[in-house]
Amino acid sequence: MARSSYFVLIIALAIVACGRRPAPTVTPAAPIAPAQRLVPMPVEMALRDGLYTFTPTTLVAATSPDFAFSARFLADHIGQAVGPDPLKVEVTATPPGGAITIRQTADDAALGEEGYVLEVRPEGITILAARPAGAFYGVQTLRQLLPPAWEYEALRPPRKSAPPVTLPAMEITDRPRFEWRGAMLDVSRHFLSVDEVKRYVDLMALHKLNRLHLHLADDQGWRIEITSWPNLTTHGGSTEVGGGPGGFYTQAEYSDIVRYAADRFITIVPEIDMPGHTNAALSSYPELNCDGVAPPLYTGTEVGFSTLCVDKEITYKFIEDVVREISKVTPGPYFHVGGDEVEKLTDEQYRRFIERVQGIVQLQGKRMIGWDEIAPANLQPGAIVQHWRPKTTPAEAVGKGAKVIMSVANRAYIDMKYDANTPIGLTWAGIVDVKTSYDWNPADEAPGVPEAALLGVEAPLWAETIASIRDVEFLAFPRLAAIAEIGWSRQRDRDWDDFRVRLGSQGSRWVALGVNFYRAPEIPWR
Ligand code: TNX
Repeated sequence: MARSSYFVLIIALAIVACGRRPAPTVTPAAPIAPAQRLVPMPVEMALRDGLYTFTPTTLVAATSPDFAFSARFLADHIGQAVGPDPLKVEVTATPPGGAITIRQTADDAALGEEGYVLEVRPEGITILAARPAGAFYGVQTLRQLLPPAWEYEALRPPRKSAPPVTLPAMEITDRPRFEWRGAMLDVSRHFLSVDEVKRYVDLMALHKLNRLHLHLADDQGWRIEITSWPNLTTHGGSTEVGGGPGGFYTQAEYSDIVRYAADRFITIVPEIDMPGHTNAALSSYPELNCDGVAPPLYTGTEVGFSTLCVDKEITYKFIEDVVREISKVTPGPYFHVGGDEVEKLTDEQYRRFIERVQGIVQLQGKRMIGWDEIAPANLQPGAIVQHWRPKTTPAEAVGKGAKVIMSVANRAYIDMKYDANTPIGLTWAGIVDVKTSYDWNPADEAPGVPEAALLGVEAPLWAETIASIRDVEFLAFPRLAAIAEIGWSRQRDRDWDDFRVRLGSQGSRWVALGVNFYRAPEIPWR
């Protein structure tokens, strides 16, 4: 063949190839093995012989009223997925055969506050727990074993001809590594509505997180009503980064969040950042400024420029009022006082301030938490340091008996970008891809901070670049699930290659829940 004919042939083949691309081969997805459906990974899991079959008349029973919320949660979740009517819930000491039973056990030494046993047998499903939180986590594990499509709100009863829904028999025994498995939302830089915060609570619960730290005040906005200082919200809450309208929670709205979270075994941890990060307060009340002049509201993203006037008595009256009012509507035992990035005070002024504030917090019966800058202060037993600055260590505070929450920025800051092209997020602590957020041990992160000094882990989400819950979800998922597993699962059981696969199987559940998660290319999503 002449060269020109070859050329024509190749062009012709190329046209055919482009015009009629072969249909993609659709291999039916292999069922996902139960062990691959779970994040976080449980302590022990063994498959048994046989199957449990859900029927339209399956009953969800709780042996104690304390477990009724979890029973209801499960029944609502299953909804009409197996029959024409939602499953019935009953509180009874003697559940019938075939039921899904949430049973209280006296064996609390083994299971503790948060542990559970999940037994799936052909004759029935049992969740054993000593305490209500354990029952709830057993339900979350069962939920992750059930079809992701059951998360859809538009679920309809199956067709008559559909095969019955079954679950392989198995036994899971589980309890967390750490008591503190936290997430933080910065509602100051950009405000989030009550419903948006509840949405985050729902997503946290799915992965067994149990502390929601709300960063309620910063330079750009004061977000919680203080009745004795009303201008904090009417003026200080009226804007946010970029100049948007901001917003704030009334104490009733805050209490609504607290209750909603508590039902899902999540403790709200309020933070009022001080003495720095206080421009919104300083702008609302001139008397809090050393020169008596209120600065304008601030909508930029610089840090370190503001401070309360630590030499004025009115400052401490202000703090007492704020700590008292917030403590009154906060049933949890913690009060976070911030304490980070103060550039306008001497070390001595700063230490004295923190020590005085510590007394105010203790007077309200709360445990003080502060960012790791508070470590050099004379901390009282029970104080908690949140470690965030890489290459520093709060060992000094640990020596004085403080406990540590590990939030080191180059691992746990989920406001960092995933890669250079991530459309939102910051980069000052580095690029935090999914592996970076997962593949570390909190007990190895800071010299002089051994496992015994750790309360747990927390993933802060700073909101300079976050304008909505959709943005929150994009930065939080999948990395929040990585932090959740670090907080729950034993270090020796955790392995990146195994986690990648289990994380990939969360994708379809998050799709069903409408989560705007980042499809990280290194994860085998399915
Ligand atoms: C540092 S972390 C801050 C915040 C910023 C954050 C941005 C910390 C205790 N202070 O004020 O929002 O970096 O990543």
